[in-house]
Parts: sequence; structure tokens; C-alpha cells
Amino acid sequence: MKKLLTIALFSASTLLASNIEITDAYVRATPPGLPNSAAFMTIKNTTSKNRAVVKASSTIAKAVELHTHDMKNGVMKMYQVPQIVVPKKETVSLKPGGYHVMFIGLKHPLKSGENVTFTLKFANGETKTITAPIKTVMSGMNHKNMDHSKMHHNMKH
Ligand SMILES: [Cu+2]
Repeated sequence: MKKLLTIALFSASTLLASNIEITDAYVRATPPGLPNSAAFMTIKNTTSKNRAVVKASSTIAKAVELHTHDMKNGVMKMYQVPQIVVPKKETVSLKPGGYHVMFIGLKHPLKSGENVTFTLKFANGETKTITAPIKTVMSGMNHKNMDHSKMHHNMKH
């Protein structure tokens, strides 16, 4: 456990050194049998050049892809994108319903409280290895519970 923490701290300091800062990274926990998951994070580009994530990789899944969501004919669809651009001096958020790093064909279920390590590759050849915690993200919420006051109430528990 101590070794893991050291590695996490080391990679955090490495991230700061290169003017691309990755924060708030987490990976969605999966119930047994669900073969896919996704990672979300904030990517800040403090340089004066546009940067782009062009590839993601990890040993936890058979394939790792860069994805986004978009409305098509009134339906939210998820699809692969060739890159995620982080414009100079800007921040891009990878979040549910938007850009995400998709893990396809997980080798085992992702349990809340554990970590996932994955690597992002940028267009300039730079790579970032991130160790992110696995978190339970509310999903598949029953439509009957979409009333906001009820939702708020449910979230307190
Ligand atoms: Cu996806």
C-alpha cells in the first residue's frame, strides 16, 4: 500500500513538470458482468501551444479508446474520436456525457476503492501515466425518480 502511494505521488509531480496538469482523475466502478468502463479527468494545458491526446492505453482492458458523446436525432450516442484537443492555456474536462477514456473488454470488474493505471499519449509524443481511483458513479437511475427534489433527497443516502 505504501509503495502504491509513493508511485502515485511520483507521477503527480511528473505531471506538473511538463505543463500539462491532470487532476480529479477517476474511473467508473463496474458491477460484475459489465465489460466496459470509462475514465474521467481534468486536463489543463499551461503551455502556449495547443496539445492533443491522441491515444490511451492500459493493461486492464483489451482496448482503450478516446470517446465522446453527442446528440444524434435526439438520442445521446457515444463514439470514438481520433483525438481530444486541449487548446493552449485552456482546460478540458473529461466527464460523464462528454469526452472520456473508454475501457473496452475489462479483464476483471473494477471495484470502488481500488486504482486503475492508464497512459495518455499526446500528439507531440509526450506520455502521461495516471493512477486514478475507482469510484461508484450513479447511473441507470430510474426515470420515475427524475423529479429533482427526490433526486436530491436520494443522493444524501
Ligand atoms: Cu465510451
